Amino acid sequence: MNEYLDIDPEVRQALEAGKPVVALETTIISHGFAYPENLDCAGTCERVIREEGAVPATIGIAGGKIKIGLSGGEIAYFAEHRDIPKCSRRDIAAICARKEYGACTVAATMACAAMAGIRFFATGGIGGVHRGAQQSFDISADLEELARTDVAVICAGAKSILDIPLTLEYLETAGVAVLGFGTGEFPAFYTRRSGCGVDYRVESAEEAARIVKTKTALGIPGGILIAVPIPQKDELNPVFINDNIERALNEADRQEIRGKALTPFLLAELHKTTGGKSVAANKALVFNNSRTAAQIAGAYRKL
Ligand code: PSU
Ligand code: MN
Repeated sequence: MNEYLDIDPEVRQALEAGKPVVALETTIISHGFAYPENLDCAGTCERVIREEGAVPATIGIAGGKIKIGLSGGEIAYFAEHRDIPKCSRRDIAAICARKEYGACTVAATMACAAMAGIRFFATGGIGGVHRGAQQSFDISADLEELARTDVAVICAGAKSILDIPLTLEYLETAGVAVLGFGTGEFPAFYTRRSGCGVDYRVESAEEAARIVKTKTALGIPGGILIAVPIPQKDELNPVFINDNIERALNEADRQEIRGKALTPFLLAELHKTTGGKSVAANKALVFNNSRTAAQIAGAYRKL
């Protein structure tokens, strides 16, 4: 398609044959988890997607090329190099022009997946409206990307480091449907419930795929959010995690952490203060989302 887009041959063949392909992001590798958990997590996501008969395409920018389907060696590079900058939509052109590396956020991964014709993308949690956004204006570019780019994002909801009710309000304004996978409540990442409702509850991969397909048939642009609660056995105690989140937010405030550094800072704080419990939950939900995304992509193909 262009000199900056480098699609892995296996991914290209799968796309040409109409086989299910699931995109994965690299910010979660470079900034979401510590090494070596990040490497383990990235590998397992790909394996889980393959087990469901889909082809994984981990997306990142390497030496100025948008790689759709990083190799194992390239994924290891993203896992080991913690200084690769977080790349959102606004950064894609500059990083490509300078032939640099970029770890793609949900927003950038959606944009790049769409360039390659990939329709499904599994991640942990999306960015959203930060608490206190009335003052800080900190609203993730992930939400605007969902408004404009035709990719279905399979996630475990949004963390309560964010303002979940305002995030859902923003999505409504942006015209993004929020589906609850086996739930009528939007999940809060580490926990299954947030107290906020979803727009539509779906019970199966087929039902979710049918809504995506219908949206395509209608020619309605923009993304769709499919929220899958963390498995019951992996869920954290809500009081425990919310206490830790409050502490992390206070610490961020005290250290005046802002902008793109905020989300990675909060994640790292939680990993520290929960004694690894947040990491275990984070991994479990990403694997679950990867599996569900592959199933939805598979069901989409059969429709
Ligand atoms: N939530 C997580 N792990 C992550 C992120 C969010 O649990 O790694 C990353 C995603 O890449 C998401 C980005 O797109 O953080 C949002 O950052 P910001 O809030 O700066 O838009
Ligand atoms: Mn932000």
